[in-house]
Amino acid sequence: SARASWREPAELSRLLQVYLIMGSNNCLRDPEQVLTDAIAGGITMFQYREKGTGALTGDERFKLASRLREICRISSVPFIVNDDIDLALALDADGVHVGQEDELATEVRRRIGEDRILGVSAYDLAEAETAVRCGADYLGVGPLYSTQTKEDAKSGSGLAVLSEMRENGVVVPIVGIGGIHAGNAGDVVRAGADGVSVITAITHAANERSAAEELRSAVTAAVAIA
Ligand code: TZP
Ligand code: MG
Repeated sequence: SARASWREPAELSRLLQVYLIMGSNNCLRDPEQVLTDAIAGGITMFQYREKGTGALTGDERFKLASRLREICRISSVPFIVNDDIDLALALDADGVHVGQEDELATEVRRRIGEDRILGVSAYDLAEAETAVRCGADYLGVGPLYSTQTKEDAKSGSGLAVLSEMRENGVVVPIVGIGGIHAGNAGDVVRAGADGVSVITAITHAANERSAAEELRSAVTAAVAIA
């Protein structure tokens, strides 16, 4: 399957260029439509993250996750599940993303095997180094800018954390997160990230497809000169 190569750093770097993250409560309209339009606009990876006020649970959550998983499968867009390893395995997801508070990354790797992507959140250099040691394939670094989307988010770190990680030998693919939109995505990549992950820049856009296209152009332009 294509999945086997998705963990390779060069391939993962490309897949992280425009990474949409969402759950039902992030969407202003039907999540399946939002994802379909975002894929048409050129997103390169997707994470199902059903969290916070108004999040679906139980069977509703499972059914929505299954439908989004199938949309990703037919488009060959990697489908990643936030936190829930059982859900990821039940849906044959392409990977899992966990935070620092979640099940230790080493244990997650053991459970998901060698052919699924493991992403880990990191706020600073120390967290990045721990995550790499535990077997993370990529790091989600942020929040870089301030964000309203995550209820317990730390304050925006600024972009220097990215160059600090690169200067200190962190070589795994990195995707920035937190308050990113088409207007600052190029700065994120020039500071050391391989790509950007966004929630509201796509889910709250008047036109999700155009929003994805604009992010994709901004990132590919910056990657070309980074
Ligand atoms: N982790 C750090 S910031 C954040 C998450 C899940 C939310 C990002 O959302 P947005 O709307 O792109 O700022
Ligand atoms: Mg988590």
